[in-house]
Amino acid sequence: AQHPVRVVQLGGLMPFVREWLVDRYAAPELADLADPAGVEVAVVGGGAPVGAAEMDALPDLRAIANFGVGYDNVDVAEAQRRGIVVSNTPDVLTDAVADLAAFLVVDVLRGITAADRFVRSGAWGRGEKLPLTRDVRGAVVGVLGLGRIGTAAAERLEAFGAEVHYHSRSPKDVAWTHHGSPVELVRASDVLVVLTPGGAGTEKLVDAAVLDALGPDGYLVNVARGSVVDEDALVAALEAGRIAGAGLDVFADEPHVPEALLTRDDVVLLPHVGSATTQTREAMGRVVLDNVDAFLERGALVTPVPTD
Ligand code: 8YV
Repeated sequence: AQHPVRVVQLGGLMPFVREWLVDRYAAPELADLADPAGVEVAVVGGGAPVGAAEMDALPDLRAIANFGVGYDNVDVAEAQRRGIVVSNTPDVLTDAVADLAAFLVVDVLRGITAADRFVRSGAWGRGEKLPLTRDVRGAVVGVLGLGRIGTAAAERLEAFGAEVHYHSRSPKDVAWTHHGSPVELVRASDVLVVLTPGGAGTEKLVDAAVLDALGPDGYLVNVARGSVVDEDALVAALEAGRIAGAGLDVFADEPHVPEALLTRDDVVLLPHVGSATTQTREAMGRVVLDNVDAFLERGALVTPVPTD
């Protein structure tokens, strides 16, 4: 008799993760699954949505192992109601994402990618002049969401001589300056760095009012989730010169980037590469596989997401 299928794959996963899941658990793609009975674990990549419909399609589902620290693609409340546990991949990507956050702060202040375009376009060779930029030292960086990645980004920016302020739901035991709201944070900040989770609780937290408070000399950096920023309000603020620029690794509707941003010199646009190094992605893949093994062998995940 054939072994029952206990694991399915859903969404974009790294080849070594796929191979491992096939070798060890003969795990098919959800789309190729002949019989959903007995499938206990769904391994989810690329932010593929997992809601009530996906859970209905897998009546014996007990665990969701998400490739990514963010799990706003998974309806965790619905999973909890059904007794399905969820894991993510914390810690292993903290340094890579914090690095990218710090690089984007440096880039928006120093105009690095714009300067690269200036060279490539021949403007330098023609004797044109680039405007002067702005020191990182002395800039006030406002970190929105001081979790693991926010803290690591703040430490990096402090090493550059920036002054760190932050807003999170409750003040943390840190020496940095806490503000009670996003608007108060950006009033004090030269650069706002978004490092909150995504999901309903943070949807459009950075809205027109926050952007206006950031002001015409202020920059936005987002390496968290596009949903946290009101993207239409961001485009409008940039077009009106109500903020100075932005560095964005994430967008509201990836891989769609608002047309209006593509030709602007005051924005840095990246294709969601915060964790995209060989070392970090391999480490994330290993955490996913550890969760699958632990769940199937002992009934417990290694890195369950927090539940309230
Ligand atoms: C992934 C991410 O690329 O970890 C996250 O939350 O956004 C990225 O590391 C994303 O989850 C898609 O797999």
